[in-house]
Formats: sequence, structure tokens, C-alpha cells
Amino acid sequence: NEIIANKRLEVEDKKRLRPLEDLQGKLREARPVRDFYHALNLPGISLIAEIKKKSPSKGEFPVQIAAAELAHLYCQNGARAISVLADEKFFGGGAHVVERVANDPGVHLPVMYKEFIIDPYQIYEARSIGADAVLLIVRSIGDKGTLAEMIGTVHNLGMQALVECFTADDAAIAVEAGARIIGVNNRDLQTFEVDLKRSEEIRSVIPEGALTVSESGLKTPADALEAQQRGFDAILVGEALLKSEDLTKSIRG
Ligand code: IGP
Repeated sequence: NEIIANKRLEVEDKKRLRPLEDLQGKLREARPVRDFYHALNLPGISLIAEIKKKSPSKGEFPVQIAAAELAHLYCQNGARAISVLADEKFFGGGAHVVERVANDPGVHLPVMYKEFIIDPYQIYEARSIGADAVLLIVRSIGDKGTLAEMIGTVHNLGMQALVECFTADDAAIAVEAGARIIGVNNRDLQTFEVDLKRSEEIRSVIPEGALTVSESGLKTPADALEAQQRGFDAILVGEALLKSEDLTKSIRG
């Protein structure tokens, strides 16, 4: 798929500019890890609020303020973690955006580096810039062994992985590969169609003990409540927040 092919080229470029050893040397200076798992494991359903400028399915979002300011609003209004798109080409983010949010003195929540991760280099980059968690998409990584290695790398760095699934088979692979936090993406990345029932089907095959996140297409408090009733520990929401009137109002003052 196009995004993954593009990502491989991007990572090769990054490695050339800054070898893995350089990144690893910087790990000691990174700010201490915040507990993303704990943030999702609190009573009630946890909101992971997302920062992105645009998306392939929705185009540009109306909220065009600095990422750190948006993060402050999320912090002040009850989010329990923040997801920041590291992908530039399709989502208008970047590693520098993740870094700014993760190290902002007004942001106290755990920060997830949201990227199409296909190489351990990206995991080291995430920690070296201060991220507390990363997204790992089962479909993008491919096989169980590689996924297990990637999850191991994330945990060894003290971070957590949100392991994203589209089907019950993906969820089984995630569990066997050692995932502690499993996300169900309600949006089919090929057709962009959202089906909240997908969450329900897949949720039922995830064993107790893993935390679960319902991702994409959640629009209203009723959707959040429904996710909670289905047994999800957290929801990942971008678009509905980025388009909300409250947010637009509070930004305009
Ligand atoms: C957020 P939404 O519909 O609330 O903006 O969705 C998040 O789930 C979505 O951005 C997402 C995503 C992804 C984006 C989930 N998994 C993988 C890119 C890659």
C-alpha cells in the first residue's frame, strides 16, 4: 500500500540524516516516561484526544492553532492522554510536532507518537523526542514475530504500545504477540467507511487483562457511553474534537 511504501523511503532518509546510534545516544536525555497504561486504566472511560491538521478522508480540519495550544485545551478539558500524528504527508504532523507537545511545560498527560511504524528506528525516535506510547498497526507490520519484537522494543524503552486491529484475526495476533493495549479501528483504511459495530465484534474476542480502545468515527457523548458499555477502557477521538463548536469557541475566546 502507498502509505507504507512511502514510509519506508522516509525512514531510510531519516536514518541517513541521523543514524540509529545517534538516536539511542539521546535516549538518556529524553524526559522521563509517563504511564500511558495507567491513564487508560482509570475509572470510567478514558479519552485519548488526537492532534492532526488533516486526514486523507476529511481533508484539512478547521482548527488551525498551534499543536501545543490544542494540547493545553485537551488537558484542561478532561483528556487522559494525547495522540499526535507524526506522519507529515497524509496527516500534516511530524516528529517535531510530537516533540513540541511531549515537552511542553503545560502538558502533563502521556503522549502517543501516532505513525505508521514499520521499522524499530521509529520507536527509538519516538522515545528520544519524549513520547510515552506508540501506535503499532497489525496490518502494517505484517507478521506476528515482527510485531512481537516491536512490542518488546517499545516495552524495553519503558513505553506502551497501542496495537491496532481491524479484524478478530488481527486481535488474536496482537494478543499472542504480547500486546497489553489493543485498539479496534472502526474505520476501514481502504474504503474509509466507519462501522462502530466492528468494535463490538472484535471486543468480544479480546481476553480480560488487555486494555481496549475504540478508535475512529466516534462523534458524540452517546458514542462514548456506548463504547464504555461494550467494555472499552478508552476511546481515541480526533475529528469530532477538531470540529467541535466548543473547541472553536474556546479558541476564539
Ligand atoms: C481518530 P477520528 O475519526 O476520531 O478522527 O479518528 C483516530 O482513530 C484515527 O486518526 C486513526 C488513524 C489510525 C489515523 C486511527 N488509526 C492509523 C492514521 C493511522
